[in-house]
Amino acid sequence: MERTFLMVKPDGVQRGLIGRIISRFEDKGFTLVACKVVQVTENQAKIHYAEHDGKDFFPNLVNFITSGPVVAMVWEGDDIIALSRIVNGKTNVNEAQPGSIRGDFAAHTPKNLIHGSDSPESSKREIANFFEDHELVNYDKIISSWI
Ligand code: RTP
Ligand code: MG
Repeated sequence: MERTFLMVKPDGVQRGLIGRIISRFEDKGFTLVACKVVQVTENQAKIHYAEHDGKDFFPNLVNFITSGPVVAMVWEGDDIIALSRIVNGKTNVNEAQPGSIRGDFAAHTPKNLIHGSDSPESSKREIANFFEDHELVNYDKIISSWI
């Protein structure tokens, strides 16, 4: 079982898409293990996007992710890091397939609604940036064996 960090970005919160985005991951059969609404600090944003530090779009990225509250979440499931990125859709909304969150709801590329970790290492760093260990809840869903 793998865990990933998924975040409804400020555009998703402002557009009232929190519930519909969370539904996509529930529909896929993933398990929600932590969830909170937070205002990302500049320091947190820089840690979150550490792999993009130095790129020309880095300042815009930090500005955008701190521009309003987000919904920070930890989800669990088999191969969830790769699978959840398919649910999210391609980064560039012009390439995001219908049926994905970005393909169905996003129309301008930097405002692509949802973040998902890209590797187990990123997932660890991103989860620790937003959650204490005790905030992650361990439980089984009865239907797990049917998914
Ligand atoms: P995310 O991290 O948000 O889940 O998206 P991702 O892995 O699909 O994309 P990534 O390459 O990690 O980029 C992070 C976010 O930065 C913005 N971006 N802007 N050239 C650009 O202006 C550019 N490239 C990326 C996007 O908002 C992307 O989601
Ligand atoms: Mg990324």
